[in-house]
Amino acid sequence: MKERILVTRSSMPSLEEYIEEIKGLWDTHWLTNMGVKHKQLENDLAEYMGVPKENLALFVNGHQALECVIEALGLGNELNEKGVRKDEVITTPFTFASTTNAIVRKGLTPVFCDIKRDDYTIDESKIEDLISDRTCAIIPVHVYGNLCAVDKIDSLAQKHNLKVIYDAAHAFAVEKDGVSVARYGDASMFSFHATKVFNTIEGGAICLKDKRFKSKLNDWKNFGITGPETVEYVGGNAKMNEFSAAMGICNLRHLNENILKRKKIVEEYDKKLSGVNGIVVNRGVKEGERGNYAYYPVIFKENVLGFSRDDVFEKLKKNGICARKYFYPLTSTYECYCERFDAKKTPVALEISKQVLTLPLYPELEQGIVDKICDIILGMIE
Ligand code: T4K
Repeated sequence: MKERILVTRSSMPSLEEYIEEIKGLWDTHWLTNMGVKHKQLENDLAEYMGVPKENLALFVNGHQALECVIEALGLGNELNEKGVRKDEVITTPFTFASTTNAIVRKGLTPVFCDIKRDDYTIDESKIEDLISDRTCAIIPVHVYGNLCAVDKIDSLAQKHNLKVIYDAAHAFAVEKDGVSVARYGDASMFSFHATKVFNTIEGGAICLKDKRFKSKLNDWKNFGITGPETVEYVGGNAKMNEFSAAMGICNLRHLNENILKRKKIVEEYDKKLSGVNGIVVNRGVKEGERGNYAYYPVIFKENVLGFSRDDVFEKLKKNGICARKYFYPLTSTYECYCERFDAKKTPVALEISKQVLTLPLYPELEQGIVDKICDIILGMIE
């Protein structure tokens, strides 16, 4: 059977490099609970991102990291002047299940803001209208690695005394004016899942503006234990293990090279698909930004092309190419939310979710496959 091409493929170091990295674990038998590899990866990442290591904490995955930072920053703990709990979080439904589920699992109420057509991130011009006396925070998403309007969002949050946690699951290594994306908001969450630009198999991190929260975050991820005989918070277990940290240490050595390979593939896709009537490619990296080329989302406009995103998805599938509908459906329409939210209130997100298809993208993707994917798509146009 011919090999199927999947939307992504985990980056891995050579087996020899990984074995070298984990060998010492057979001497120490120390496998988790913030061991030496954990410490080293934290240092390596802080250096790579240009943030103090006191502001960075590792996690078992991005989702748990998001839940922990929501707890550590105390979202939902304050009452407003009427004595009502401030439990509303402004966010977008054009994201992976994790963002919305984390908000709801922490007992908060998502208030969905629409996205922008040009980069699919939260529409900052619509945030202020959604702020109420119950709003406690904004959780925007740097979707596909496209940077949100961070300056505007951060100043809006300051004006209204709100916390900002960026879901930066897609945005590791992204920079604006030479500064890591992690420097914005009160905190940013990064995912190091196997499918991400940089992976630790499963893993994640939080970067904090205020380093005083780091020890709190570390307590939250370790059952709320603060001393040998003290448990101060009802925390869970969200610690990264040593094998994951070792994978991260190795993968980080190859990250810049892999981002360059991704960039080349994106340029190849752009060459073939941009400028085609009815097809819209990702907006690309803006001036002053360093991109990570995490995903390659393409919009297919049925009214212009005469065929839909779903037609392209099926056609590619028949040819052994597994593109993905990231992100369809909108999280606000999930069955588990029992029609609690009205997707019509975010019309751009609703439209984009029905038109978007994320094409295969990973460092080893061959030029011939990119050509084949584009030829299949362009061949559908009469
Ligand atoms: N916020 C946002 C905006 C996110 O996108 C995510 C995760 C999170 C928060 C939460 O972060 P984590 O808790 O996951 O750290 C995948 C990933 O599982 C998920 O991490 C990611 N977003 C989401 C966008 O994509 P699925 O359900 O599409 O995964 P799956 O298993 O279908 O894999 C997709 C493709 O990746 C496969 O076709 C092949 C490739 N793959 C997959 C795995 C598991 C590999 O090459 N190696 C692998 O080990 O969710």
